[in-house]
Amino acid sequence: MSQCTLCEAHCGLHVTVSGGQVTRIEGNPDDVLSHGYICPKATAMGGLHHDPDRVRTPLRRVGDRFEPVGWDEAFADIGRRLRAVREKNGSQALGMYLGNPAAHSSGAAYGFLLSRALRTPNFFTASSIDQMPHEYAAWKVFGSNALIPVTDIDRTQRLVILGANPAVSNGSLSIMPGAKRRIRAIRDRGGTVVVVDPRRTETARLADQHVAVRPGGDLFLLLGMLHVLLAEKLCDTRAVAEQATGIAELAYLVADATPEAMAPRAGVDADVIRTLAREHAAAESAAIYARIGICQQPTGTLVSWLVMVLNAVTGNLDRAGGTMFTTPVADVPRLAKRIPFRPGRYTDRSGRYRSFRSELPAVVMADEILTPGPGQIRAMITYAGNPVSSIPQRGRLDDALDSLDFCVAVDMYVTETTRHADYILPPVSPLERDDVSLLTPVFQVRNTVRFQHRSFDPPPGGLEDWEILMRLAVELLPRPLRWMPRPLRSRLISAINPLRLAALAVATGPHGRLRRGRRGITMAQIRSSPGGVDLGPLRPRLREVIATEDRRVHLAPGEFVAAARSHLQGTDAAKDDGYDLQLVGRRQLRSNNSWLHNVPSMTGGSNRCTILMNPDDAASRGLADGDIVCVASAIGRIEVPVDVTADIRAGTVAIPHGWGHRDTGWRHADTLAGANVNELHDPDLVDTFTGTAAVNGTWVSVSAAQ
Ligand SMILES: Nc1nc2c(c(=O)[nH]1)N[C@H]1C(S)=C(S)[C@@H](COP(=O)(O)OP(=O)(O)OC[C@H]3O[C@@H](n4cnc5c(=O)[nH]c(N)nc54)[C@H](O)[C@@H]3O)O[C@H]1N2
Ligand SMILES: Nc1nc2c(c(=O)[nH]1)N[C@H]1C(S)=C(S)[C@@H](COP(=O)(O)OP(=O)(O)OC[C@H]3O[C@@H](n4cnc5c(=O)[nH]c(N)nc54)[C@H](O)[C@@H]3O)O[C@H]1N2
Ligand code: SF4
Ligand SMILES: [Mo]
Repeated sequence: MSQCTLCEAHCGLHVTVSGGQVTRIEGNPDDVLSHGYICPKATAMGGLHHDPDRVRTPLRRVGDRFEPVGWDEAFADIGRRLRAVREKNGSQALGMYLGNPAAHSSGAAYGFLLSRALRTPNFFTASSIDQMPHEYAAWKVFGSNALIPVTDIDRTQRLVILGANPAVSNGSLSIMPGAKRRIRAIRDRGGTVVVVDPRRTETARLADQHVAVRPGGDLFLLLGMLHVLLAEKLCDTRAVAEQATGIAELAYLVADATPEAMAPRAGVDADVIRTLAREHAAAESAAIYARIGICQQPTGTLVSWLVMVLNAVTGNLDRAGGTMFTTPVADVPRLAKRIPFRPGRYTDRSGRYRSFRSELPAVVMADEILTPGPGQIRAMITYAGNPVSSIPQRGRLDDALDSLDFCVAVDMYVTETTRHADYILPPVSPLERDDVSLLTPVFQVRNTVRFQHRSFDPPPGGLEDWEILMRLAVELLPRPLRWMPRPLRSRLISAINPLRLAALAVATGPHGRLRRGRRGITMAQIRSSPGGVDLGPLRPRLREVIATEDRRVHLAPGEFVAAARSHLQGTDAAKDDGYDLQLVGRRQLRSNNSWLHNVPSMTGGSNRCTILMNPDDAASRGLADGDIVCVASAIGRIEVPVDVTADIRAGTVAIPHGWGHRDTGWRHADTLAGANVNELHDPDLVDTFTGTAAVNGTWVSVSAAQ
């Protein structure tokens, strides 16, 4: 019994192996969360495992080639060179990027440990092109960045999806494998589903209503809804009085934000705004679920905050069918409270960005490497990330990584990023590791946990991510500790292996033996449950977990109210510079960020890098379906084929990210057409509070390619 670790959904799998080959991958019908669902990507777990291009032994750069090297020799040399940089330039000269797949194994915890061992402010993660706005809003509203409410999709009577496409992504931060089935079930039980998205997405096709908001218009849509709720006295005053503070400040803020005033700025009719508000209040239970479409915006944190506000004031916070906090098997939110969390402790060198969660936004990474002076990064470790492809960086990160004194990548491929490394340290394949995910249950729409049994024994000498990361961390220890005899060092590292730590976290967690006595669950039980362990539906937990000092929900944090007010008082700048279309992102069912395109079955057909364009926009530019077009922004240009479709709002275009592979070790991916959309996105355009890259809404022009 295994699980797919390609995305957060972690669907349960049956992997059939015969003669050393994966012969079949199916969904596990007994899985307590995914119930047999898998998406087409699941079979890529086999493709990746057998991919001849996957790196299987450590590689060392020799000139412009890589050659195999032994682990011990690699770690010894890496240690020497990292310490040399630190001795010469200080620990600030060390940098690290932790990428998305880190969160899909126990490796993430060890990645964070390694980042602490580096003792550098120059730590970056994929969160700053992803969910940081939700975390910042949660910190202000609930007192902890880990307290992001989850959508109770399986019980809600009204689901409003804002900037997410779970029919393709299967949900993120409200993890809902088989999202299509769960969405259809809402309608089957008489509920309603609304999708707010500039594109009529795969999810919108399942909904009762599609609201084609203007990219970036959500802030005004939600302020208008809040106005209606307050003006028409539709709030659940009892719930608000019991849970929260700040309602008076909100009323003052939105006094003039009528649907009529908000409509042009949201790109949504006033009547629609008014009805959305009334129906949210009237529903037996309702939840607004917002995700990446609203995070990757200059207003990401504000929209994330208003989503929390609207759910709370309609009585849909901490109630079944609304949004709730999970009761995960390992109490990660509680542990998170214990970790010193000092936002704004330091800034990047330009002084523009304050740290959040002990990290700086990834958009400054290239500058921190290239700009000379004290604190300049001179050595980098990248772990499970491909920032050259994933981050807007004006094409500078390529040169930046080349200019380093030293670079190590913990990765199993030679990618746009790792090709610059001096060493590539590959972990075993996901099918070769036993694991138990403790992070994903924090955001699952039902409390569950499952064990990942490996399908293959690891190859001799193969290391898992956590072991590689710990061995790197040991190399950075002070001299007396580092010089411990090798057997002692190995014993020390294996003593803190993830399964052992997980057993401890389970025992001390809300469902564990230490809290629940003999009724509590154990790791042995989790390990032997073929479909995972079901720990029940979400339950009210606000009073138990809230982390604000006064233990109340803060509906109106001062800095958010002030920022929202200045948006209300401002006007949308007129565009007269020739860039007349707004570009948004789009995820594809058989793509996974930047790294699945080397599995041939995951490419071709509809899974191509194209630009979606409304027929009116195409006609006015004389473009026909399939034409190659030049897409230009103020900072870059790319060429891609155009896909003309009425599914996208006029004035908006959409391109997927993670394409355009060239000069990598991915022999198949390198042959595919496509371009890196991040060449169009300005790294200076960010969410104001967190520095999260605001890639959605970039102004572009589109014309026939010459
Ligand atoms: N324009 C635009 N850009 C985006 C987005 C967007 O919507 N639009 N989305 C953003 C989002 S949400 C995210 S999360 C980021 C993701 O961006 P990144 O953090 O860069 O992650 P990936 O692109 O998934 O790159 C994964 C890398 O990890 C390696 N890898 C895979 N599994 C493992 C493993 O188990 N161990 C190790 N050591 N390595 C592994 C792969 O080989 C690959 O090199 O992209 C972001 N970039
Ligand atoms: N198949 C597949 N699944 C994935 C991934 C993948 O690459 N492929 N990546 C995984 C990762 S790392 C993540 S973070 C999750 C993300 O999961 P989702 O958040 O569901 O991501 P998207 O499918 O990109 O959906 C974002 C939606 O926001 C819309 N949008 C853009 N701008 C705006 C706006 O201004 N307002 C509104 N209201 N909508 C807007 C876009 O049109 C798009 O439909 O998916 C995960 N699952
Ligand atoms: S949704 Fe697809 S990629 Fe994600 S875990 Fe499930 S099968 Fe894997
Ligand atoms: Mo993501």
